Amino acid sequence: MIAITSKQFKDDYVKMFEQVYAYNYQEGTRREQFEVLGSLIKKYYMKDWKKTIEAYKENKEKQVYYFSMEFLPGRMLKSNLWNLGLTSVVATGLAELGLDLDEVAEGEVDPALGNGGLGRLASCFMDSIASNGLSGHGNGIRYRYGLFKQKFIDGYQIELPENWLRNGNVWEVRKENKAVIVRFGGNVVMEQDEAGNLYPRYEHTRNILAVPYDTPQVGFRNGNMNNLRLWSAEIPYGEEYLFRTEEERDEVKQITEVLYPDDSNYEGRRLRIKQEYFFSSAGVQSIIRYFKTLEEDWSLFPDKIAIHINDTHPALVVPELMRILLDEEGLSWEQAWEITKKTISYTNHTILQEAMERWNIEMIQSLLPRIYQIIEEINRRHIEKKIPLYGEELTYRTAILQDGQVHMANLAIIGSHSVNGVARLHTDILMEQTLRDFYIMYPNKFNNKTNGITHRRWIHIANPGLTRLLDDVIGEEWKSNPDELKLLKAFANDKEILKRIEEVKLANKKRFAAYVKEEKGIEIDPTAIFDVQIKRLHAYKRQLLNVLHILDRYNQLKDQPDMTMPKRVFIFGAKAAPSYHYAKQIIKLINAVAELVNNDQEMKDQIKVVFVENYGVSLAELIIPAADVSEQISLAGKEASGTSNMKLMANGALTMATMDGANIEIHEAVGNENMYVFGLSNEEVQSYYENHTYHSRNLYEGNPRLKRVLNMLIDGSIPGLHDEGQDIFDSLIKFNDEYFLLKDFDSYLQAQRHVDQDYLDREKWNKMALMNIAQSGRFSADYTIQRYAEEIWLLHPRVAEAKS
Ligand code: 26V
Repeated sequence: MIAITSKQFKDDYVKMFEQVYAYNYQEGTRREQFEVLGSLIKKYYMKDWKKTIEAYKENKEKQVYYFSMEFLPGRMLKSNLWNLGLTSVVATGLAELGLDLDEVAEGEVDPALGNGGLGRLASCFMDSIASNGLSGHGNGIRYRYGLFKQKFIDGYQIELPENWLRNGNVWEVRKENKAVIVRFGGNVVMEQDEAGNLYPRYEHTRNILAVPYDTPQVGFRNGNMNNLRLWSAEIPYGEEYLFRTEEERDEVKQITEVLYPDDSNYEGRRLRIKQEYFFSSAGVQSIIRYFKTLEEDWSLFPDKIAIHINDTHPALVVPELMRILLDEEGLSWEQAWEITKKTISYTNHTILQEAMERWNIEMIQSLLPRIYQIIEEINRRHIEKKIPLYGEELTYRTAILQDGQVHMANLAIIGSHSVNGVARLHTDILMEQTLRDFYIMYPNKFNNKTNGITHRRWIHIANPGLTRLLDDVIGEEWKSNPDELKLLKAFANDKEILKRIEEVKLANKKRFAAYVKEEKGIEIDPTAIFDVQIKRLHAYKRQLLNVLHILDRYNQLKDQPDMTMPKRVFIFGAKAAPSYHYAKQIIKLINAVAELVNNDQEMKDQIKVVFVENYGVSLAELIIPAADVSEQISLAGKEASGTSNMKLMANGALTMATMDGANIEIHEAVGNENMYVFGLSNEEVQSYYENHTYHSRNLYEGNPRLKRVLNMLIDGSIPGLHDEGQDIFDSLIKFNDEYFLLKDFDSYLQAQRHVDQDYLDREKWNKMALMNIAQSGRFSADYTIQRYAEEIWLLHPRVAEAKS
């Protein structure tokens, strides 16, 4: 633990600033003030980091490596201070120097190295792994450019490059001494050694240097410091002469240049597969190097190492681990395969077919000839072994190589000992439908691990008002054991506490309203219902259903101006993949509807629509504490889990939900009386699919209120729309409404009416908010990670539980 007084902190800070900039901290920009603060904190924790690394080497503890193409850590200053227990010393010290911690913290860039839920989950998990005292490390890519910066021009999404490293990154440490070579291309020739054994020799490969940049992951007040290792591609030292043309040099740079801004379709395939192999290979190589320092028998590899793959993006770890064990370490196929399977586990994050990775065989073959040979052999043995047991038809459906493609999910499942879904319904769908054949083959591999979130970031840091209230009312133990939030339930009828919950919410809403005023020039009333939908823009998430409700509400208010209902502010935050035309059209529609309702005098501020630009972790921290209603309205069966639903409930927002993903478990936790459930169930959706009985046009014709709303898309009622209105209308009527919005429209409106009624009863509402906060403990990523550790990784805490 770091013991430091605020006097010493102040002296260190002032001195360090002058050493770095040769001028006084007061003259520094906010970014410079942050940078020096970050460097100083890093200096304080370096000793602990070194100690942790030495301890796990010395004790030869088992380590887990979490391979993920995406990480979305958010700004790290406050979470590091919080976990190190330095928040108040630093805040006080800075205040005495005339600086404000919140303002200085804004000087940090928010690294957007991910698309959405999958990347943020990886970062919540890193925090929980460290805080649970486990030895576990992240392995990913240090993208030069993160996810694009979003701007709206004329209501359309414009993408700008996110040059997040422009001014360096204080937290990372470049470790040249840990660099490895990753090979691409060339060919494989089989040669004989003296004993007459065949072994493969790689020829004419293109060698790329993978340089790791390490960032410590600080555990919550337990002195545990894990590592997030992100790899950068470079030309190997001394081999510059091999990369003579600009194009050749560019090809190297490109490998870690950009994050693919797409979570549903894939493109730029060749480069993407290069990225995937690059960080998978580099990660496995560095694990092998570490394992060898232990001087243990190879058979003990799975006792010392667990490798977890976050979706199929790192699935090439399967053939890569095999390659090293076979070709470099000389193990037999059987030994290597046993080790590989025992070491690797896999999480599936989507059942959307378009997001399932499949790569053309020729591409893998030319880019990774040896890896391809190994995949072929894994596939051959799999088929050979399973046909006698399951017959040809089923077995061939599980093949890795099918229709000229490599099926990455199949590779991940066959090459691992555990396959998990991310919420109960999702896991059930995997077992019963999507991965049914595999479930028949390997029933014991399948398990559920419902996602979780770290309350440290999503309450302690994002919502200090609520944190103070909780500390006062239920003590501080909930910080290391979020289940203790349940203690709050005893106060469900305590008028004074309910009032305080309302006050905290109001203060957060004011904070957000000030941001909206500043950024968008829109005035919003903090006493209105703040109705929030924040997530990637995708048709299945149904932001459009939300819009249909807004348009209907607009119509109702036009018809009956004296109608009494509480004011509502509809808040959206979402990025659309640049190539996802339909999603971008929805963005334009939301912005156009915002123009319409925000500027209609007759609305008398009854409805406002705010679409924040450039939604990401930092904005989530501002919006979530201010939310009253959490929109989780995906078509049942489509959202694997969702995690913003958990963050919002933990901050006292009430969930408006379909029975999808983790919403089902939220419902189980809070009951009908504390959330709003509507819409088709997964079974009902399935039966429409099976019987082909969904006809959106009939719904349109048969429901005047719905018809009126839909017609607004095409009759010029919404100014500024061009083709978007017609295209969206067509998607719903001509193309039969793939995600059944029209079917769920009525029950959605009805549930929304209940929200209006309940909100007027302040005490009832606050009580519901309290119940949501109280029940959110079960969604702590700390518990999720404990289950991963106990049931999949077989890993035990190396340090005692966190002390608060
Ligand atoms: C796929 C692809 C395909 C290639 C281009 C880049 C890319 C990036 C991501 C993906 C997979 C997306 C899967 C995903 O993000 N799933 C989300 O995972 C969350 C965490 O488990 C879960 O809460 C969400 O419901 C789920 O949609």
